[in-house]
Amino acid sequence: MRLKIQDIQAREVLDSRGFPTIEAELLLKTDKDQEYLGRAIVPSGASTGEGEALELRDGDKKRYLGKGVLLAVQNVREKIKPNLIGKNFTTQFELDSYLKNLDGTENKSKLGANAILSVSLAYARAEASSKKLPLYSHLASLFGAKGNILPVPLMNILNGGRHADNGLAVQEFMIVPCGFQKFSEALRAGTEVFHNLKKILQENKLSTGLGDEGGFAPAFQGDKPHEQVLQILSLAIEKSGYRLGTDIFLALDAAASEFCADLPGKYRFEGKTLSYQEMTAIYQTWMQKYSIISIEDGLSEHDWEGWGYLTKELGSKCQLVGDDLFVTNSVYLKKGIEQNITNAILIKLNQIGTIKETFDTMKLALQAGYKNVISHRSGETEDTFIADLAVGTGASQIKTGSASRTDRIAKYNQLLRIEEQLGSQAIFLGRKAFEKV
Ligand code: 2PG
Ligand code: MG
Repeated sequence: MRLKIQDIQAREVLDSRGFPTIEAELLLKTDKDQEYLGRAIVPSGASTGEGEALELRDGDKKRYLGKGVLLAVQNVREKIKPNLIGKNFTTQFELDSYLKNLDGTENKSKLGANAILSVSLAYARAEASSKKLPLYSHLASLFGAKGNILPVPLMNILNGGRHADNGLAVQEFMIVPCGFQKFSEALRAGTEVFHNLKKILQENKLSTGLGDEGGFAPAFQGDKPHEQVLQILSLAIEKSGYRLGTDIFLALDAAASEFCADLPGKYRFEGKTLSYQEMTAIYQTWMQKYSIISIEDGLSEHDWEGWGYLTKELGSKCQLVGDDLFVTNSVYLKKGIEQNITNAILIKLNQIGTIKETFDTMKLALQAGYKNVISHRSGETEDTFIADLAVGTGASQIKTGSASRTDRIAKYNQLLRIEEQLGSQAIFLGRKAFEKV
């Protein structure tokens, strides 16, 4: 079946923080005049890595505090659309390469990664629909996976860093319900812990206001607030009737680029300036006391020396994830692999800007024995693309926020639907998702 691009629309819509983002619609037409529509919305980060592809914003202070995306919308309408109309691409990859070349820059700064990605994602949805396939099955056939693994959710139920204003340096405290047979059981356990955490916070007269990813964001008094958080999470797990370190583990995204000091390899943490060795020692203590199974961006994206040390010390006992460090870019990942840094990578479509390049990075990770963790951004929408991406690529782990706020829940609900559709074919790896293969 020959598919031709018939039409492309783009518009400015809002994300979960009330900031503009871009939505695109793409219409494919067959020889027999059948039409298939795909629509997608691009998410947006707050703690962004410096090497991320460019998110084009208008900078016009009179609109949305400078955060409008009308230029990106205009680029889709006036620069991308005229080049694509009437064209037939044999695969998603061919389209994505075409878009990349049309932009022609290293970081997609000409057209904007947000503009490009909106078209890449909308095309995938339209093509899936033309094949009468659910999106995850279509992505699975593109990626070369079976498309039947439901991911373990890493649920960020307590927010700090740039996603809250409670003074916590560490950005995300996640619970990882991996001692279960099914995704739906894991989600239920994680959600019960979220509700019990709320009760504990209330009993301790701590705020139950929410941060950007739907986790609680209380301010802790005392000189060791991070340890207080870990204790309170352990308590919430216990109170819910689950065992820390068996049913549920903890995970962190330190997003340490946000609290590194001006000096290389130094960190401002709980009122002190610490070296990367001292940060590593803190993580090690927490790992042992609180069953921490995964640490993301434990050090700054510029501290490669520190990363070498951290990986040598903790890499055999804990999943170490590079987010700001690798920005879903195969060039940075390759450097990490060569230098034996981390053992996992966070995958965010909008850090790189096309499905093809995202898949290339994920494949490189798999070849090197690194884990892929699919991730949302702190600015999200109702678009559930990443739920299908996780199943389609068999990534086996997803980070998509807390058990509240519809922008986060929408992804969990989509995973519930996929689990039901897959029926007895669905696989949930649980703890095995974190084991070395
Ligand atoms: C992260 C993400 C998502 P942001 O650091 O991993 O949790 O945050 O989208 O703000 O970069
Ligand atoms: Mg991160």
